[in-house]
Amino acid sequence: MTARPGVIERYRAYLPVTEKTPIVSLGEGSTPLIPAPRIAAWAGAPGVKVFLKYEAANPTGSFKDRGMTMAITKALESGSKAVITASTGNTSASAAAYAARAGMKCVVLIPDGNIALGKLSQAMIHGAEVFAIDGNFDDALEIVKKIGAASPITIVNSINPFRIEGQKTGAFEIVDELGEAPDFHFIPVGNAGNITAYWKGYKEYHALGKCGRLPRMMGWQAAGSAPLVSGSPVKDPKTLATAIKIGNPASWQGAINARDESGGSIGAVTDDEIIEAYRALASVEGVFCEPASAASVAGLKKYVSSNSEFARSTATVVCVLTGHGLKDPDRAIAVSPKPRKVAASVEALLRELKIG
Ligand code: AN7
Repeated sequence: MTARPGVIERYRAYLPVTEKTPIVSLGEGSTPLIPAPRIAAWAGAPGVKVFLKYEAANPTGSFKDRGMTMAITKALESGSKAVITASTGNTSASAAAYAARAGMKCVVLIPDGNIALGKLSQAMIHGAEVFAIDGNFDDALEIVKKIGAASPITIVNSINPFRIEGQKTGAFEIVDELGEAPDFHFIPVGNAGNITAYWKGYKEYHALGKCGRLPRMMGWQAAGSAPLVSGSPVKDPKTLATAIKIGNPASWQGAINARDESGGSIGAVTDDEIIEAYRALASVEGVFCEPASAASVAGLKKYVSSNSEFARSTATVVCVLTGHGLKDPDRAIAVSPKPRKVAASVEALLRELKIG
């Protein structure tokens, strides 16, 4: 237990736990839902009510903690001593932290050279056994599936159904805070566990009468890594948003169902569009997320430009910002003006500032 209830405590009635379940929590969830009127204007839809679900505020800095508290809790409950995950970074950071808290061994497989520094540092400091494979995320996940089938180690990728159960609490929080489901839910899509989980959460709350409507699910992939848009797996996915550099999503069907059942869409945004949204969020709203997260907001701008009725509307929109900007400091530095050198004197600085 933590002083601040984590998602299992907060939403216990809707999750597969009993009084005896040994909950492993770091106080995840209850993340800010930040109104973002300047981002709405930036996107070209000043009347649209945009909210940012800031998942960076979770204990390890990404939305993965919602699913990981459930996955590690259930692994512990079943007597498992070790967990394994393939990851583009955030899942490994979260698995490593929650496994450490549970006293379990954690093994992670990452694509060599393709994960952001902050995420790698987390997996390492939490004591996971980290293997960098000479392949991409999809290759790593295939290996993990085979190892999971051949040994008692528990897989904590989102093919583990408890991950989806935990992650659906994001939808509960949004409805609890807005008092209704939004009209549109914009979300980045990689392995497609999160869009699957949010849709499950909205549908469950709707069935319970907690909201009167369901949102249209608007998923966004990176253009070089957009199998759900093209309709077939991408062998060599490319994007600087390494978190969503995934060519063959595990929850493929979940994403398609979310799209089709909700009347939504899954589209692609280019790396340039992602970086433009990433910089805008930080500079006009003061909200720092990682590049993959900004795909949701890049998608918002793209949707506005293709749909003038929506652009003029007062719809309620939630964009999920899935991970913290500090996960990938190299990218922030690469796209920003460099610090200027100046002599250590008041006069020199005033000259540079062109004041007085
Ligand atoms: C910041 O960590 O797949 O569509 O291995 O880190 O549920 O996969 C991360 C995915 C979006 C995509 N934003 O979510 C992993 C991993 C961030 C992410 C996604 C990820 P899914």
